[in-house]
Amino acid sequence: MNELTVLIKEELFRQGADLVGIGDLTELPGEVRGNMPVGICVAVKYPKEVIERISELPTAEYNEWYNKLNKMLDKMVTYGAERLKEKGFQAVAQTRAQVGNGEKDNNTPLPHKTVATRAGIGWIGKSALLVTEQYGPMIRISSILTDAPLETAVPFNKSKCGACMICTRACPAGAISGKVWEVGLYRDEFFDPVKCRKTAKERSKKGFGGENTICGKCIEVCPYTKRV
Ligand code: B12
Ligand code: SF4
Ligand code: SF4
Repeated sequence: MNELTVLIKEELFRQGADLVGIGDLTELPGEVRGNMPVGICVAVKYPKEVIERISELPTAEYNEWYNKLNKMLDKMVTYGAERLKEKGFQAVAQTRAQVGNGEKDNNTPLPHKTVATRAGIGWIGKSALLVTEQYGPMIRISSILTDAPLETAVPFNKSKCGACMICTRACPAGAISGKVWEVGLYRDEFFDPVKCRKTAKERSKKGFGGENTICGKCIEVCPYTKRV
């Protein structure tokens, strides 16, 4: 690994990242990646017990961690991008302010999950979530786009869900079709974001009086979460 790759990874772990991966983005159209060739994905995990306690409904505690991890990620990617800029490279932190939350059409120009599979962090599960070997889908993620000459990982192009259908059966919205993801399969061909958004909103209200779209049942039931 070259010196800059080691340095940036170390800096991000020091900022609290639980996983860091670097991916080659050049197979994607230049306009979605700001013409940057490289994407860095960072992940932070939820405490296991917080996820165990959302098996009935999402909790206020889960919502607090959701906000806490979001803030942590925004800070982390901003910091990482600043370090790269100091070294003379271009870097864009994909903070929530920068990319939005897909409120209008459930889409952002370059989703963090796309950067994550390119960075070898994990695959897209039947749930449409990013699933990792280390923490399952029990993580929140963010990303940095850059032109720095960093060493990139082997991407995930296929799912490791196999015959498992647990999230398909557990989703209270019926949003998960059960079709297996591979690179190139568009989200809406196996997952219904409209059904998920509607049900997650209802469950937030019921669980802790929230107005947001928090549910997470698909995180809680995944065997890759359970085995952590
Ligand atoms: C809009 C949005 C939603 C929408 C739509 C969900 C969706 N899956 O798209 C709604 C409101 C329904 C939603 C719900 C939830 N969300 Co949400 N959401 C987002 C947001 C803001 C944008 C996602 C987006 O642009 N989607 C567009 C579609 C096309 O892309 P995608 O679903 O992200 O994934 C596709 C691509 O990545 C593609 N892909 C992967 N690799 C490659 C490689 C190549 C070359 C190509 C071309 C494509 C490609 O394959 C995927 C499937 O098609 C992201 C944050 C972000 N900025 O990325 C969070 C995010 C996806 N949400 C997250 C979470 C956790 C949730 C909820 C559990 C809510 C909660 N916290 O309780 C549910 C779970 C829903 C589910 N099962 O997916 C996490 C997921 C973490 C993880 N482990 O994957 C994210 C990443 C937020 C974060 N910062 O961590 N969400
Ligand atoms: S967040 Fe809830 S409603 Fe949405 S896909 Fe997961 S289990 Fe289904
Ligand atoms: S519950 Fe099973 S099918 Fe769903 S994402 Fe996890 S491993 Fe894949």
